[in-house]
Amino acid sequence: MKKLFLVFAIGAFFATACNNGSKTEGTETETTTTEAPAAEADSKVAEVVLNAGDDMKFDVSEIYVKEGQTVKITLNHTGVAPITAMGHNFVLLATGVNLDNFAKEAINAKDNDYIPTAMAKDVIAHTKTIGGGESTQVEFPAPAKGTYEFLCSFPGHSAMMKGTFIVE
Ligand SMILES: [Cu+2]
Repeated sequence: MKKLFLVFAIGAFFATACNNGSKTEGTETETTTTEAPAAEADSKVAEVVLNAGDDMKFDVSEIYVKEGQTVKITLNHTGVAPITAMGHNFVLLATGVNLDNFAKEAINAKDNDYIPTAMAKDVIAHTKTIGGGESTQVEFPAPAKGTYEFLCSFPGHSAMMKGTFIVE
């Protein structure tokens, strides 16, 4: 939970930093009112933001959610490289699926967002593949308590772009 909280803390820091330039009482009030419903929804929805740029890295290596939550993943491609050279996606694998084997099969699945059709059952959730400057989202119910693996299945990326998804 700590890591995820840190992500929110950093996000809040940047939001604060951005607001400094044009800080008015109006925006402060607005911020306060929008925070309340977000906190209330927090127990039902786990919002996770992943950033990945042209350096071929996710900025998060561990994602913590709770059983019963709806997981909302936002993947931002913060780079400029086109999808053909530096595509990114988020793929959450089911328990027992070998990540390296999946990544190998994914190389041949360009036309299906690098999700091998024959291994669709091995995927709990995935985003589409995006290029520089794009964002994408996927929403799904958290799987049963346990530890799962996620990766970017764009060819050659999973060695760097993978992490652990923990349902508590
Ligand atoms: Cu990637």
